[in-house]
Amino acid sequence: MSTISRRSFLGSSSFALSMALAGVRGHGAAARPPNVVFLLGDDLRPDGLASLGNPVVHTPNIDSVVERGYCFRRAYTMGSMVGAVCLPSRTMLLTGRSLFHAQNEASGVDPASYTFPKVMKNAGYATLHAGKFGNSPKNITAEFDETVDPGQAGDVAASVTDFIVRRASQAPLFIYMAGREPHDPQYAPDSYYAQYDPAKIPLPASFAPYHPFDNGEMTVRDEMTLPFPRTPETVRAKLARYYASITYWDSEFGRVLQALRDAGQYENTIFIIAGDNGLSLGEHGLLGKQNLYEFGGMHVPLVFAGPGIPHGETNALAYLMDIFPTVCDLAGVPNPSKVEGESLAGVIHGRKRDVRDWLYTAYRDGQRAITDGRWKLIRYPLIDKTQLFDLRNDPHEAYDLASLPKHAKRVRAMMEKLGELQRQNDDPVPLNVAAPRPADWSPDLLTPEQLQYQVEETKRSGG
Ligand SMILES: [Ca+2]
Repeated sequence: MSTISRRSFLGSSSFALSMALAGVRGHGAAARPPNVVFLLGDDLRPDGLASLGNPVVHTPNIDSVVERGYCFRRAYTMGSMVGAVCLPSRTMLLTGRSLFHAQNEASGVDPASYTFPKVMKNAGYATLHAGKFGNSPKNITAEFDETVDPGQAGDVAASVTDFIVRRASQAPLFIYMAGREPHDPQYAPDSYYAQYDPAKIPLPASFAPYHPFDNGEMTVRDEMTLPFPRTPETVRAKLARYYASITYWDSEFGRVLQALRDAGQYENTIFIIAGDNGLSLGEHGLLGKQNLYEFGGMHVPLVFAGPGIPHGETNALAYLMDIFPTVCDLAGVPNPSKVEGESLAGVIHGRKRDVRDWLYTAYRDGQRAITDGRWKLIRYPLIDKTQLFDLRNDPHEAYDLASLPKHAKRVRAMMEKLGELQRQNDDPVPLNVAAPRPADWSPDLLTPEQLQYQVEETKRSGG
C-alpha cells in the first residue's frame, strides 16, 4: 500500500481509531498491541538516507517508512569511554541508562532487570535480536527470546523474516535488527558497489586533509583506515563503498517489510530507524567516530513511524537512551523507573516542544561537548583547547568562535553548564588538567610500525 493511500485509510476508518488506541494506550482488549521493529544501522550517519536529505544514496525501502514518520534531527548517543563507541551506545539504548550508569549495568554490578528486551517480553512480546552479537552486552542480548548472528555477509533479513513467519500469529513482535552495515569494510554484494561511481560522489562540506590539532585519537584504529593526507580520491572511494553498503542494507530491510505485509502486520507495526553512532568520512580530516563533531561520532539518525505517529520532524535534543521509554509509551507498555532516558512521545504527538534544554556528549578523557541546539562548545582538556560553533549559521563546524572576545561570556557560561551536566551524569573527567600536552600533531610523528598498521587497516577496511 502506498504512503498516501495508507494515510487516507488510517485517517478515515474506525479501524484506524482502534489501532491508534492500541498504539498509544495499549488497553484495547480486542486490539493486538503494535509490533515494534527496530532497524539499527551500524555507523549510520544522520545524513545516511535519501529521505533524510542525502543527495547520493538510494534507500527506497527505508525511505518508505521514514517519509511517513517523525524524525529527530538532533539525536545522539551520549558518548563512550572506549574507542569502540558501538558497545556503550547499544548498552544505553537497551537499558535506557546514561553513559556512566549504563557502564556499571553492563559490567553486571547491578543486574539489569528492566532491559528493553525484558520489558517487552514481560509485556507479551515475542522478541528477536538479529545481527551483531559482539556489539551489545551479552547479558542483555541473552534476554531476547531468540538471538541470531549470521556473521559478516550473513543473511540477517532471512532470520528476521523467518521469525515473522513463525511468531506473528502468536504474539506481537519486538524485532531488533542490528546487522553489520554500513560499518567498514562496508560490506555489499558487488552489484551494489557498481551503483556508485566514486568520481561522482560529492566531498563533505568540511573536508580537510588533516585534523588541525591533536584531539587525542589521531591514530585510533578508525583514523588509520586511510593514509594521511586524506585526499578527495580516497575519501570519495570510501564514501562510495559506504553508500553501496547502505543500499544493500536497505534492500535487505525491504524483505522484512514484505514479510510484515505478507503476515498482515505491516499496518500495525511501529518502526524505529536509527544508528548506533555517527561517523566522520573526511570531515575535518577525520574518519572515525572518536570525536564530537556533528558529522562525527555521536550524532545519529532517529525516526519513529507507525500507527498513531504523525509525519514531521523536530530539532528537539534527543538521546538514543530515550528510545526505550518512548517505545514503552507508544506501545502502551509500563516504563521502568530506573530508565534515565526521557520519553519522546510528547514531542512526537505535539504536546511538548522538547524534553531537555542542553545535551552533552563525552569521549574518553580527552573530549567533552555541550549544545543547546544552536551553540556548541567542545572542550579538549588534555590539550587545554576549546571550540565554539554556531550550528545555526555553521552546521558543518567550519568556524571556531571560541577565541573571539564577543563570545567570551558565552564560553564561560557553557563551560560551567558542561561541568554541571558532568556532575549530574557522574562523569569524573576534569575539564582542566595540570600539565596539558602540545596540541600540534602531524603525520610525520607516525612511527614505522604505525605506518605499517595504517597500510594493513586501509586494506582490511576496504579503503
Ligand atoms: Ca557502530
